[in-house]
Amino acid sequence: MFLGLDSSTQSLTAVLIDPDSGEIACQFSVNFGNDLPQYEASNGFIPGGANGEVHSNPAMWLEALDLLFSRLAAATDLSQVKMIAGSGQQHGSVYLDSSFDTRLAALDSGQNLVHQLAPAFTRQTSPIWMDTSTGEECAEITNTLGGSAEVCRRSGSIAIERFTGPQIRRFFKTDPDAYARTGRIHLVSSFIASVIAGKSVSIDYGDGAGMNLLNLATLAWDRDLLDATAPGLLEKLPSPAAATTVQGAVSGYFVGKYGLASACRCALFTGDNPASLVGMGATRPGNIVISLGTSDTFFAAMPGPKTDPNGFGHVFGNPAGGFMSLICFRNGSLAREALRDRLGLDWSAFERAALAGTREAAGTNLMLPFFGPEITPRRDFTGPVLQGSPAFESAAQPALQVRALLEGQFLNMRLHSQWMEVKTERIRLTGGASKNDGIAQLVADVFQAPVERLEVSNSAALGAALIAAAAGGHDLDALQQTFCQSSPDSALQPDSSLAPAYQDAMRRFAALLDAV
Ligand code: XUL
Repeated sequence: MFLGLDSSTQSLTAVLIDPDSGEIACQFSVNFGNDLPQYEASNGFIPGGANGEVHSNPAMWLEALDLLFSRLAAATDLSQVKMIAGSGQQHGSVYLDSSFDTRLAALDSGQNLVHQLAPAFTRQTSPIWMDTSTGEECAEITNTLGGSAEVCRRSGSIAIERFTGPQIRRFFKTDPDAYARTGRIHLVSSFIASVIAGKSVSIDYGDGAGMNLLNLATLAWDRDLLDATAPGLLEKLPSPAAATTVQGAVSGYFVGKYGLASACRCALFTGDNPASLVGMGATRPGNIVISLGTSDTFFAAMPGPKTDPNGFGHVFGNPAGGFMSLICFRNGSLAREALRDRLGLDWSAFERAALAGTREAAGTNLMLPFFGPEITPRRDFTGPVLQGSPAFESAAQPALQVRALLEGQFLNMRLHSQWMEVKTERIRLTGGASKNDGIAQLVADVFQAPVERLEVSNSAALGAALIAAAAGGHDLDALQQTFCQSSPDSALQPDSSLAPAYQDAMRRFAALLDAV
């Protein structure tokens, strides 16, 4: 058995797999808001942060880990687990003093994790990926390096507010004493991995690339980026390494308390997006994953560390080797729901409208589908921009607006992923809106590629379990074929007669974006 854990914004999830039978043996989740209400973080973060700050309590993550293992141990025999791997929400950071390693080495199964480890925190709260408070620090790092293009060339992304380097710099500037007392800075992923392994472990290339600190060409911490971020940072960071690196045996704490075997070993933990790439069976270039959620994300494997010259896309390590891109679009379901409400449609009408009766209008009317500020492209839109027939612009035919909104979202994705220069052979679609056949068909038509939908619900935790099995000697391609099958009858082929219309629409969409 191989165990994958995912520590996300709102929950901690475990997926246990048996590669020999090809089955998921069990899955459990701890929801921070429901299961640990004493932390008063109903959505997993501390509400009401000032100046764009969004923090979580790392003690809550420790308590969740004990709770999850107690649920797992009650339901299954954990002595069967050979290897554990995991993933975490990306970019979030945990600050610890020099007692962290000795505390880990001396963990007592008779007590809980929070009680024994929380005294090591030098910062009581952890900034997470939703934090936007570091605009000033991003500008400082960028200026020191000589511009955004240089930061992007080295680290795979321009300096980004939520990324860990700018967050570390802000901590250093606002609380230099606590920064000086910090002996170790971990990502959420490497923090949880360290607790499991009973010692401070490495940061993997997948999650490490989300820090604005890792040099993608050398896969080592970049001296100039470190110096631009905060003094003495190199000594505080764990070394970077590949996700499948085995770090050693599981901590005796978990053996004594939850019945894991002392021979159970730990691989590294990675970011939730790199783990999802694995869990969606998309680690080979040519596959892309589009996740339709509150925000939409687009991620895909890439053979080399090619970077986005416009700085919208990010490049992370691919746990299977090589690299991956990640592009986030803020106006995902946010925009789909805003238009649905504006037109007074219900969901089934939304789907029908997108499909029925408007096919002849494919690619004709254009909508820049931004109902609020967007990050790809990075612009302060206050509402959508429409260009097309009078019946479209006046909403006399609401279905035309629905079609144009969805087409606009997928044209925007296609346009802003061209820098990767990887031919799209297959799209794996996930997230709430992916179940909608009308929306899924539009993705196939706009990208002119087949679309598949997977039955996987916890793609990051499943990906982590597959990474654990790969670190334990199983073949990752074979594992993905077994565990990442598309749902029967969910595959959709593109309508090739629409290819010229969408090629032309993308050109006009780009021109409209430039013009407004
Ligand atoms: C990626 C990002 C989010 C988090 C969510 O850059 O910020 O997708 O990883 O957990």
